[in-house]
Amino acid sequence: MIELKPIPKERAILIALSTGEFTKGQIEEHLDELELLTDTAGAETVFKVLQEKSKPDPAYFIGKGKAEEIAQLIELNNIQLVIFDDDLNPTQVRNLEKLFERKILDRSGLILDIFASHAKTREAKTQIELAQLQYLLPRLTRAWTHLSKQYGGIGTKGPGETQIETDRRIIRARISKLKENLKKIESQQLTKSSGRKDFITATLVGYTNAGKSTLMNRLTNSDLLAEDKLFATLDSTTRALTLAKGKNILVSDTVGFIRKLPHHLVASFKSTLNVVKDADIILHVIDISNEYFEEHIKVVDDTLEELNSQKKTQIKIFNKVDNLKDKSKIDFVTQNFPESIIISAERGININNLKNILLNLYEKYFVEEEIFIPHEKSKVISMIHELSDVIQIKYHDETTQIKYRTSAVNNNLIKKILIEEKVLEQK
Ligand SMILES: Nc1nc2c(ncn2[C@@H]2O[C@H](COP(=O)(O)OP(=O)(O)OP(=O)(O)O)[C@@H](O)[C@H]2O)c(=O)[nH]1
Ligand SMILES: [Mg+2]
Repeated sequence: MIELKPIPKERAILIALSTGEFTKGQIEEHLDELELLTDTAGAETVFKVLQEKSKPDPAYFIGKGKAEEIAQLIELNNIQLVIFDDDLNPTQVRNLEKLFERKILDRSGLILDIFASHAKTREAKTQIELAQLQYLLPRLTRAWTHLSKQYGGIGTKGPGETQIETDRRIIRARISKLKENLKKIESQQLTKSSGRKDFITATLVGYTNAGKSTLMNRLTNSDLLAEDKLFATLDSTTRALTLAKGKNILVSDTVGFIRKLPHHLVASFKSTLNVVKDADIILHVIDISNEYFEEHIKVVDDTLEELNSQKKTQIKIFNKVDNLKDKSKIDFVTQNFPESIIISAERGININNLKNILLNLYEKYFVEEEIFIPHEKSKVISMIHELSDVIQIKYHDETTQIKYRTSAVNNNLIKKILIEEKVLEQK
């Protein structure tokens, strides 16, 4: 019998720089979040360091003196991994690596690493490999590849060592190939989703771990993976939700956002994030029990802006109310966020009210009309079929009576054509 020993976790030190842009409390929260990311990536946080400095040191980021202090701490405490909350430039990485003789990661690198180990579908794997290679390209120094070979573990998953060793030319070729593959995947999805134009679509967005998948499961009786981990979801899933008899919308769950989401990642997750761009309604899920939920809202709104989706109808869904200790937050939210609802996806609190809000939106989007069309104008009937769901047709001596349901936009189009065809009179 072989006894399986657990692989010891890599020990990490986390470092953040405070330049006055954020309060100390906020930076501590950023460090806590970085610790959660580190944990999700499978390493153990041993120290968290907050260094105050008016601006980053160009050579050592935190300054040479502080860096030397940390080098000692690393040596004395058997630390293998140094993680910075901000992105470092290649020079800083090179200098710090020389000093620490340890693997150095920044927040982007860590997030990319988590994405790489969570990616399951071909699409997600292609997207993440693309983002990793783009991240790696400017950082491809001799020291980096040397160290990654030497230490392995976190920060070296994904593209694999052989590719890291290869030169930029090969990486660039691989990047083009991945982009091509993504285009193919995207065009396949376009054909898949083209049948959905008759439905209203609502997409769950939110900070990672806010409870999007839990809410999706609650609303649509699904069984998607929901866990207390950052970036549990990396793909988009769409399910139908019946709001009332014959009134269905499509709900999509997708990847969560986080502050300083690497730009390459947003760009290469374009096809996954199309569910956000294509949505009629944005369901913005917020963890009300997180002390810093307002900062999370801002990050999500900024990311929505990057996706050109900030102007869509948005409902803010404040989740995890069951976990809320400071009950005064409830008043704060009701007063400051008028288009919002407070729920618990896990306990099922207030879910029916959420469904009613969605039903109201549905009614706003979808209208039912009944019109009479003279037989000589029969060609407009096929146009109505194209632009709506015909619910009922009755034939009379001189007219055809049609009852249809369609979106407000399509209804305007139908009305316009009916006026042009003189079936209706201009008002
Ligand atoms: N107490 C409480 N916990 C919740 C609630 N909703 C979700 N959770 C928990 O929060 C954690 C994250 O939930 P998920 O649904 O995976 O969150 P997500 O937004 O999909 O996260 P990612 O996909 O990782 O971005 C899980 O451990 C859930 O059990 C809630 O209403 N109350
Ligand atoms: Mg999820």
